[in-house]
Amino acid sequence: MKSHQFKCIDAHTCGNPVRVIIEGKPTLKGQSMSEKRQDFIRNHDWIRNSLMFEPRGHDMMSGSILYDPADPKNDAGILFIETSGCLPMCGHGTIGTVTAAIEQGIIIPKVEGILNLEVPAGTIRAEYEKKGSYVEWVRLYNVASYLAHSDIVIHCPDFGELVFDIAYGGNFYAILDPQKNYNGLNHFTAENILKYSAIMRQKLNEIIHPVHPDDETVCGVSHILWAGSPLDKNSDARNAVFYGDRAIDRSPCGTGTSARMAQWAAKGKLKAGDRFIHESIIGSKFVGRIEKRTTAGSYDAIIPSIKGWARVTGLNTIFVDDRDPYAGGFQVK
Ligand code: PYC
Repeated sequence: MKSHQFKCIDAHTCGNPVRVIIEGKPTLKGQSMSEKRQDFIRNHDWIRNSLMFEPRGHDMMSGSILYDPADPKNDAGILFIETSGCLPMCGHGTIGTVTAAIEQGIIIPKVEGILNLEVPAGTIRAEYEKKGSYVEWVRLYNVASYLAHSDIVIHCPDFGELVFDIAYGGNFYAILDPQKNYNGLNHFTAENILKYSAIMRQKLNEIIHPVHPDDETVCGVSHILWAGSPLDKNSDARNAVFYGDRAIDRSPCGTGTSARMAQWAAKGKLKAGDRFIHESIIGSKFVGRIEKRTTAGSYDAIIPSIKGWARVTGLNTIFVDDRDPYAGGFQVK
C-alpha cells in the first residue's frame, strides 16, 4: 500500500484555476520539455489524473509542474497538466505559474522581472511587475503563432453548415466566428457550448489534422474557440474556449488569444505593434499585442504577447492514498 503527497500552490488566472505542483513531482526522461512531456504522458499520467480530476480537482482544473531548464541560461521548465491532458503550451497556466512561483520564492529569477521558460512548445519569455511581495501582472511572449487553415466546413446538429479557421497559438484552435448559422457567443449559454463543442471537434478532426512544422507530437484540433462581440466597448473581442471533455476556460485563454491574433493578422485585421483586448466568458481580460512578424515552417506567423494577472488562493498538500477507490480521479459525464 502506497501513499503519495504533493505540495501545491493553488491560484487562478483571471478566473481559471492553476495548481502549481512544487513537491512530489516525478523525475522525467528527456532533454527538452517536449521529450519530458512524452515521458510524463507514457509513464506518469496517473499524477495528472489524481490531481486534476474529481475528487481532488474538477472539470476545469489545470496546473503545472516545474523542472530545471535544459539550458542553464533559462530560469525553469514548465510541464502543463490539466483534465484535457498535457498541453504543449498554456497561457493562463504560465501567468499563474509565474505569479505563484515568484511570490512563494520557488523560482529565483536570474534577472528580476524577467523569466526565460522552457515549455513543450518551445522557449518563451515572461515579464512581470512586483508590488511588495505580490506579482501585479505578467506579460508572456509566446511561441510563433499562425493561421494553419481557413474555411473548414462541417455540418453540426441544430446549426447546419459551420465554417471554421484553424490557428495555432501553442495549441491548435478551431475558431468559430459569427456567420450565417452562428450569431455569436453572446447568444449561447455555457451549457450550449459544452453540448456542441465536442461534436464540432470530432467532426473537424475527422477531416483535418494540423501538425506543427517543428514538432509532430503537437497536432490535432484540441480547442474550440467560440467568438463574439465584447461586453466592454474598450475590448476588441470576446471568446469562450472549450477544451477537454467538459471545460470552458474562465480566463480569456492565452494560447487561444495568440491563435486569434494570428488569424486576425493573417486576414489583415491586426499588424505588428497592435493591441488586442480579449474578454473571457466571465468578462475577465487579457491584453494582447503583436510583437513582430516571423515564420513557423512555411507559415507566416506572429510573436504575440499576452498580459494578464493571477492571484494565489492557497497552499495545498494533497494526498493520493492507494486505499482510496478514487485515487486515480473520476469525471461525471
Ligand atoms: O490560457 O492557453 C491558455 C489555456 C489553454 C487551455 C486553458 N487555458
